[in-house]
Amino acid sequence: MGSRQVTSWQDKNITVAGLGVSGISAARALAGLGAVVTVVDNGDGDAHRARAAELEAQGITVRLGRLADGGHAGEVLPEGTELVVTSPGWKPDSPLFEAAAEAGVDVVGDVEIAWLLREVGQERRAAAGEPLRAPAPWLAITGTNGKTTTTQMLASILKAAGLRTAAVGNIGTPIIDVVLGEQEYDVLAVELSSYQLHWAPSLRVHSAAVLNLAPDHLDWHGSMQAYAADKGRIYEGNTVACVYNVADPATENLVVEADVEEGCRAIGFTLGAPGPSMLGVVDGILVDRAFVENRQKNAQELAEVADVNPPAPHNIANALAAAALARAFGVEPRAVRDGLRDFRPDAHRVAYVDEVASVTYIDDSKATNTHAAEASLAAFEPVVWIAGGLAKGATFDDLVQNAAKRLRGAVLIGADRALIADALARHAPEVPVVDLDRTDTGAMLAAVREAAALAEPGDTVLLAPACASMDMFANYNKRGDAFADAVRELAAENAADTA
Ligand code: UMA
Repeated sequence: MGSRQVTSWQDKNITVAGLGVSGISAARALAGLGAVVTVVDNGDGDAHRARAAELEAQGITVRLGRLADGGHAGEVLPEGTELVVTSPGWKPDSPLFEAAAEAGVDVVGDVEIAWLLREVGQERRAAAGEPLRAPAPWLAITGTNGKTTTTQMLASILKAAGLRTAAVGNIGTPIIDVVLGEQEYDVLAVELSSYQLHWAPSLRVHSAAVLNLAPDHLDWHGSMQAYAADKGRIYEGNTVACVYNVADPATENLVVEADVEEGCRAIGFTLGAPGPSMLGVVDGILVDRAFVENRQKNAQELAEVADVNPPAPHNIANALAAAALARAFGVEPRAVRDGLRDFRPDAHRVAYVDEVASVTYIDDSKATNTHAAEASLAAFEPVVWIAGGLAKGATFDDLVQNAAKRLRGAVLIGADRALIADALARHAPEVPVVDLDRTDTGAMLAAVREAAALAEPGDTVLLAPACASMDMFANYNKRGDAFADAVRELAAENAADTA
């Protein structure tokens, strides 16, 4: 990949694909390094225009929306482009990349750029008075489910060990901003999506974990094999540990296939008793049989299952993966325990509430807009969706179209629920919808009962309203609390029924 040889960004003609979180970060950083940057994006709404105006004020060219000839800005490679830096969401078969391939121009993602800019970040901070050091190592996490929680747990453990760290990447903080920012870090906890890994050919991290592998994003990757191969890229060139899920042999296969540095170890995590070179659970204790002297015989106690919040099986697996990465970095057992104890899942942000009759209840009351709701709906399948409230002028067509195939059913509440009902009727006519025409304090309990009736064992009921809460609640916290209360009431009813 030619970009690896980039020695100077000065005057380099770079096209950034996407005016979202990562595109804005990449465009600003590269322009700041003297590159001539053009951002292209197929969108052309008010938000896009406002962002474009900000970048244009910094000397960056922005091309939005539909072009005079009927095509879209995001499909046409600007004249003279020497490198394309893409946002993760762009599919590999996008017309822009076909044009780049024809012109012999490399395409990479923002994570690749962050990786290439690590030394620049060190030099900048050294110029500002920090001692010049080697760049902070990256501990990287991917997987179909649990990435964000595991990354947050890892950051919590690293902090408990007294290390300067941050949870970055797909989690929402663009990694270029962190690499080039003022703050010096000792180590980074990096959440990486399969999209980001696809576009990051030179990435070689300290240690990495693939939590699990289930069919996801297949429209983007084209096939399960291509998806797995992109996930597996996270292990390429690891120097210390490749962490895999013993219960998910596909993750171990990716380790076997990876080309790693001499001495790099494969470390398994399991909810059962661990073998040598694994972390696992024995009698309610999280134990390490990987990073201990004489691992054939010895095991090191790290924490109790009760230290994991919440102590649900999938989350204990997340905790073990986070612990494995921290231990690979040399963190003491005590910091693993303290970090797990300190970790609090974000309140009302994809927060696990309970499991009732084999259905999992998740509170994402903080999803007050369609974008946030779309992100959380993408994490569950099949899902019964509780939505509605104040739409704030939003439209729901894109959201419903993208979520349609995951929906078991929908329960609609609040003032603007008809807007969502219309979108469901248009794009997901086969999905059963319950329209709750009430806004009293008991409405949330009614919504949860309706959702429970639609759900089947193994499903998730997700409160991700895509709307503001103020038509029914004081704020989204109160809405989330009402949901959690309703789930508790349902659990009590269920327990009484089965007693
Ligand atoms: N766009 C086009 N043409 C396309 C596709 C998109 O013009 O073919 C434009 C859109 O109009 C929009 C922009 O590109 O303006 C959006 O780019 P993007 O979808 O890559 O999103 P970003 O805002 O840059 O956010 C990305 C990640 N989004 C995706 O991977 C879809 C964010 O992960 C991440 O937090 C952020 O970078 C910072 O690193 C979100 C996500 O949903 C949370 N990730 C998926 C997941 O976790 O399952 C992978």
